[in-house]
Amino acid sequence: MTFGIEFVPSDPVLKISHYAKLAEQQGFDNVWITDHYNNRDVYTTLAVLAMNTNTIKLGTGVTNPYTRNAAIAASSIGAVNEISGGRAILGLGPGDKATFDAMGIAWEKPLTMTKETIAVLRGYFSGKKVSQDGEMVKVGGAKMAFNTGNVPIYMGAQGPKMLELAGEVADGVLINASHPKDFKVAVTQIAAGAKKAGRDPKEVDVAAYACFSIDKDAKKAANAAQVVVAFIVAGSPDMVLERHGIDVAAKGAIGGAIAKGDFGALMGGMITDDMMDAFSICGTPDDCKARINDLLDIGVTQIVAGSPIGPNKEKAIKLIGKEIIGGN
Ligand code: F42
Repeated sequence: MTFGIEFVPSDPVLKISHYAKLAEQQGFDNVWITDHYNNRDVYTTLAVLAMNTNTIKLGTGVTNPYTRNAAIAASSIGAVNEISGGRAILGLGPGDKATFDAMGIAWEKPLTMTKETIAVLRGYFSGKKVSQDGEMVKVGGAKMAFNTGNVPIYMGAQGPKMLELAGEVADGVLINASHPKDFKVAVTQIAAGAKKAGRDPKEVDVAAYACFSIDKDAKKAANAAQVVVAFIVAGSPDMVLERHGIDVAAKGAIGGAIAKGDFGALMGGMITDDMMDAFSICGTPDDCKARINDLLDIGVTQIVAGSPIGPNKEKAIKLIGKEIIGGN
């Protein structure tokens, strides 16, 4: 098992750099930085992290093929790979329609766009001159003018077709989920894709990109994760809620409370224990370890501690290092 951590650059870059260094000291293997247009730039953040860390791998978690042309993404991550001594990973996912509508960018054919972008990225990373006449990505003989290195490509994916594609073409897959039931389904879909492409499914690093909250006090850990779980429930497909026995009608009510900014209602009982169990790895170190072991049994190979990590980030990073990474 490897252990990753996610940071959202809604925090200042230097603060994230401090946390990333701490995570490296605590034995984490990967740091993943999210990419949203309204936060600090992902590659700038990774460049600072590259200068302030020595061993931890540095990934976009995840960037998208719409705001950054594949050649620009290759140039950016190649530079991060160079300054970090080969520690860069490119995490790529198509993002969501609402975000691109707000930016005035057409969000079309997300699966095709991801697939065709990965194909050209592989070309850039191997130093080849790239030509492709795809449905979404057309390239007419572009080539990197420096050695980017062969940067691993991970996909952000949840849907069946995306997971199958990850099995076919990606080095790893970052799955926004926390429960073995979801991974049981996902691992089967990834394996189907790998089989189609003649690959061993074990070649694909399966990461649980989870809502994670750890504290010695289970109640404090749960309180810190509740709002994140609320957003996950509001954005989950009905099929996923049904898989966990969660009332689909609750989704609308929670979405409504989020839209109104009514966090009192959200924290006052709308988020049930079943929702917390389905959509987070949460509680004391022993609680978290038990869930992690269940995930590893299903075929997860990387645990990523995502937001909120814990009620106190620094304490949580140290607790994971001492009780989970060190304890394994
Ligand atoms: N998104 C961000 O914008 N920023 C982030 O930092 C970020 C982090 C992140 C981390 C982990 C993770 O798992 C996801 C993350 N995301 C982030 C979201 C990510 O970018 C993707 O939006 C998300 O993972 C994709 O969700 P999904 O796997 O459900 O895929 C969607 C697009 C979907 O609908 N998939 C369908 C499926 O079955 O998998 C396939 C749809 C399909 O086949 N479409 C056809 C096509 O060609 O695209 C077109 C069909 C038609 O009718 O035209």
